[in-house]
Amino acid sequence: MLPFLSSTHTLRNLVGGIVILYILISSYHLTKTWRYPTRPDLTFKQDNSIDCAAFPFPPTSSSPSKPAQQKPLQAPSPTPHKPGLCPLPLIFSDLSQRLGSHHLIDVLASLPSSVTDNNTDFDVYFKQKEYASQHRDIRPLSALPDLRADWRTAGHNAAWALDKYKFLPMVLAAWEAEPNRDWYLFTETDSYISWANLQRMLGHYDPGTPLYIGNPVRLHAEVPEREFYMAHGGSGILLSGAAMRAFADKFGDEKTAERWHARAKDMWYGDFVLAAFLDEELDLQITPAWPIMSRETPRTAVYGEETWCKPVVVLHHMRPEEVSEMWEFELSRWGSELRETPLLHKELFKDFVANEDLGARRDDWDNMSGERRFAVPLPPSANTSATEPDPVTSVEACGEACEVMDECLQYTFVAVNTTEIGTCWLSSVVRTGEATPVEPVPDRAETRRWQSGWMDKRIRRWVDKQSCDGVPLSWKGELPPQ
Ligand SMILES: *[C@@H]1O[C@H](CO)[C@@H](O)[C@H](O)[C@H]1NC(C)=O
Ligand SMILES: *[C@@H]1O[C@H](CO)[C@@H](O)[C@H](O)[C@H]1NC(C)=O
Ligand SMILES: *[C@@H]1O[C@H](CO)[C@@H](O)[C@H](O)[C@H]1NC(C)=O
Ligand SMILES: CC(=O)N[C@H]1CO[C@H](CO)[C@@H](O)[C@@H]1O
Repeated sequence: MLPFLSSTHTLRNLVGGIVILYILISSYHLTKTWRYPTRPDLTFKQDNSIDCAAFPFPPTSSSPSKPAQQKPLQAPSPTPHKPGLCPLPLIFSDLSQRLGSHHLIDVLASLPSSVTDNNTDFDVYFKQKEYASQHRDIRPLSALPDLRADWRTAGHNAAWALDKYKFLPMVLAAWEAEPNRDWYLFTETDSYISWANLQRMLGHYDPGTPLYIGNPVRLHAEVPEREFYMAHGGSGILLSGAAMRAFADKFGDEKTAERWHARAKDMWYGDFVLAAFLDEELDLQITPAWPIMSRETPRTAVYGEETWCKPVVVLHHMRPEEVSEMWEFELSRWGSELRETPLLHKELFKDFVANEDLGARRDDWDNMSGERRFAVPLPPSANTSATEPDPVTSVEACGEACEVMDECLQYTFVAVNTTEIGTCWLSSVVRTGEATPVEPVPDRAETRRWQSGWMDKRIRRWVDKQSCDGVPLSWKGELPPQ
């Protein structure tokens, strides 16, 4: 889990044959998100149950085992679900705690002392236990730095360092708590799941086959010798029942477990540890699900040819109010004829982006035009033509360069305040992006500033041209363009 992490919890929720595991992030994080639940659909009740009525999800049909296939856009109609009570989710954490009606299980408690003793990574873990036993507020511990941070983990807090030890025990614990389910979805508290689409997607995969499905992230630095991808934790990690069974057989072996616990110490992220284990021990590699499972919000999502007609199952980095917005949106869909059709990226665009005023340039804003995979090259004439200003000299010139390139839909200009020359990125996809304040450049008396602009007329023309009619609906994802 690349972006924020401290440590891991798993909140499990059973619906039909699917086990949903929320990888929640450390006790501190959790106590925060608890106050502003990122999942308004989980209506936690005093009687230890969840009201399933809140799910726009047809849990009555358990996932059929169908081979993957393409379907026409007229999607299979989901069985309308019966409102009822779902079992209490189970949460795996790094501290045994009670929060509301929830019991958080300390997933690190199963680690042998050979791993936790004399290991500074666990200082925060034991300190946290001590604080909790004294009924002290544990949140200040989130300020402790990762003592063994290197360039890869610089800036992480101490709780982050526990992440890598958690994933394997968590997967085993999930299997032991709830064996023989069809599917297990591991995700995080700031992830949003479209339950109806998840159900539809799983209908296209066979849980009897070992499957590891997710948003592939290539880790060049970890595995330089070949193309190796991990499923990004925040985008959701789906393991089939068959994969879980095979995992439990292997990791259930004490010697194998100890070997991996020891190795985890020098690895970075828990989701990478899991990917490496599946690859090495089970020869199980990722089934890519980008952009269906993604690490984006509706506003940072990529809108382009690659995604327009693709369904949405997981969104990530969602602030609580964004989850609420998404939730309202899905509820309103659920109340209309759209209920029968899968939620597609184009709908997110129409609901979350189209109403934005993308005509005006935004200062202190990063529209993510810099992502290389969607880059449009700068116009070739830029440095030779006497009439056209070089796009790297100003945000205006950068915008003009975008104007010149037919496929350019937006641009970002980034510059430090001490020089006239900046960087101009042109992009072939639309993303609203997010506010990015002027930032000081470390160790230099400089600040860096982001400015973004959109070709609004061109975007509108592009949108008008798009149609998903007749486009076969595919629940198969892909490797994201690199
Ligand atoms: C603890 O680890 C350090 C460094 O890895 C090592 O030098 C020391 O001998 C270890 N102490 C014990 C009691 O294992
Ligand atoms: C134009 O020149 C600038 C600086 O001289 C350089 O950084 C940039 O890459 C050039 N652009 C093109 C399109 O050649
Ligand atoms: C750039 O910004 C930094 C930090 O605010 C400031 O110290 C510096 O004087 C500025 N430089 C110029 C040339 O404006
Ligand atoms: C989060 C993200 O994608 N940030 C990118 C935004 O775009 C700039 C350039 O516009 C890149 O440098 C960032 O990595």
